[in-house]
Amino acid sequence: MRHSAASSPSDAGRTAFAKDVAHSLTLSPRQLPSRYLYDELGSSLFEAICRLPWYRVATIEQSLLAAHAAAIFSRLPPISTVVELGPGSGEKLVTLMAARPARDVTVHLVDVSLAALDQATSVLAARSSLTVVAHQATYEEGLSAVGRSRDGSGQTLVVFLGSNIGNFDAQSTDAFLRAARATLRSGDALLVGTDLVKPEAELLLAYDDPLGVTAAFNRNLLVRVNRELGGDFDVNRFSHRAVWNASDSRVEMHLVSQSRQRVRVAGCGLDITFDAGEPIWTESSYKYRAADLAPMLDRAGFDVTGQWQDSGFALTLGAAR
Ligand code: AVI
Repeated sequence: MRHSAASSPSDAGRTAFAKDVAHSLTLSPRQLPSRYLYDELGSSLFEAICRLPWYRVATIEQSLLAAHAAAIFSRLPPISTVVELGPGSGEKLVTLMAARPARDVTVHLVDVSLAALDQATSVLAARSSLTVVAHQATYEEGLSAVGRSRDGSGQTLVVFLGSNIGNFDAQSTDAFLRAARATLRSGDALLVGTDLVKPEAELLLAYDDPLGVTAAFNRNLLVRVNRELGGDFDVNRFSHRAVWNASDSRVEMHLVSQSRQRVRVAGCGLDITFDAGEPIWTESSYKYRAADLAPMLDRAGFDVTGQWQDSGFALTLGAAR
């Protein structure tokens, strides 16, 4: 097992955060980009969410991978490189890779969060004998770095699990899948995990759990703005709200101002007055119908070669044309 930071984020990380916050908090409705939910505490809270009985994405996906990993590999050409985008705890990849045919495979983990990368690399170190290269980078930067370092032998499998794709809107999903395809060669493959549309009550429990873990995950975004950008958000005066937007097929998370209040974020020169009840939209989590996946992958240049479903979750395998 080898750990190395093969690529790191631009040192403009904090400047980009300030710029994104300045822009998104002045939109109407006000927003904060969901990618900033994952600082060290946010990543730990997300891991806790994945253990909640009401958020079943992680457990169902894990059992689908355990049940079908061998079938997935049986539909792939010989793979020498696996790239996982947003590896989370690393457990899913351990389960998938346990069924790989015997041959040398290098695993590349790509995430902007160093905390998440560290956790995934330690889990893979402890539970597999794989060579691991960690890229602290955006998905596109990581995929390009892997593409550039590629030698001639074997094909690449890109793994994008946990319904992470659901945090992109339709336009960004298409753009992202096309960009991913552009870093691949014909015969390479993509395995995507997606949460499916299910009854509203079930979706709302998953995103507004009785233990308040998802609420803490959401509100931690304000803690992060305070710490990293000199904000003075009174976190107690913003409450967590999850809504199912059926027409756009997404669960939205919001932080709702409990009263009229003024907030300053010195690091980006913002001075905002929130009305009572005014929301900040912090995340969209799109839910799919299984039949949506083939056209979505097709538009980006992948042919679906397998799909496995259980309890409102799907794994879909595509081959790059
Ligand atoms: C990481 N992502 C796929 C999760 C989701 O379901 O959208 C993040 C999350 N937000 C609230 N709970 C979990």
